[in-house]
Amino acid sequence: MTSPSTNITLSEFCEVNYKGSDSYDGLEKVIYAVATGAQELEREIRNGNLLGMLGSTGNVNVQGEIVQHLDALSSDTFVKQLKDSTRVAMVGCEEIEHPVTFGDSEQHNYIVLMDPLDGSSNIDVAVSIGSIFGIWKRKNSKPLNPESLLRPGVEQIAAAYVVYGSCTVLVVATKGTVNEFTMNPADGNFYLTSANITYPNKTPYYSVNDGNTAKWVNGIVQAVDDLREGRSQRYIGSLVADFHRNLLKGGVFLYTADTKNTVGRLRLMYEANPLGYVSVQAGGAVSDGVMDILDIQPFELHQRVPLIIGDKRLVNQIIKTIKNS
Ligand code: AHM
Ligand code: MG
Repeated sequence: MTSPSTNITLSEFCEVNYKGSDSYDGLEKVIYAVATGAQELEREIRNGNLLGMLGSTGNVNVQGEIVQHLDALSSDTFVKQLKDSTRVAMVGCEEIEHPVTFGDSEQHNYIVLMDPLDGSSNIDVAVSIGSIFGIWKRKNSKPLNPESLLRPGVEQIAAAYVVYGSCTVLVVATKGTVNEFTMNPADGNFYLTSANITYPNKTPYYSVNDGNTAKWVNGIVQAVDDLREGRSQRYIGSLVADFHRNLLKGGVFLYTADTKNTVGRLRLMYEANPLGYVSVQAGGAVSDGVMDILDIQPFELHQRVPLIIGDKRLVNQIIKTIKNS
């Protein structure tokens, strides 16, 4: 087994950057909860096929989608870890219809919105999947209720995601900085592998489901035609993995509204907002085609949104084409 290229563990990083800081008081515990959940889930994902843990539960979630065993397991895993962190007051989750409240003491000072298993259609076929987390400071002055979650993405103070791919990575963003940690399979720990990530200058990739071409509206056919010039199409079908590749290699992802998904397909609160926050901290952008997604005032936990995310120049180019259509 080779040793990690860096000796900085996630715990050491969190101790130095968050512990005892006024802005991020207790954030390290929330990040450890995400990392511990990811370690547990990683084992289940790698062994799922052998243990007969793949396939569907036979249930349908609040989105009307078939629930896979790993969807349910990932939701339970992260709910437990975040509860045990003792710092999370409330969680909103793709797999759970209503928010879950853990506690309202003073130390329960965070709210987390999560998609515990992104890319469900790729679970059974050995393709990259992930988990996504948006992290808000709780407003202590107000009593906790389901509306406590309905705040614009710009108020996030951190976001994180995990990609279970050819290796397992955890990316954590706070104001102005995005850092990637890679799990060492030998000890299960995460080690810092890329610090202060920003989008590269080049933009070799665009990601879109072009099976939707006949349904596109508002200039998207033209916008995608423009993206094709000099770029390769890469589309995994797991948003978090497509996003991660475009962040590291350069490019843009879009899943806009169409004649079938009239308000968009992806979820505002636990897909677009957290990844949008990461994108902006890395010098990129996130838009619904009209406005910055992080400025949207949400009205519902599970609402959907058109999503254009990635390199700022490409996001702006697509917005311009939509505007002129
Ligand atoms: P989910 O697996 O959490 O339900 O997320 C939805 C997924 C995204 O990961 C991905 O980008 C998109 O749905 C793919 O949709 P489609 O199959 O229509 O291309
Ligand atoms: Mg998802």
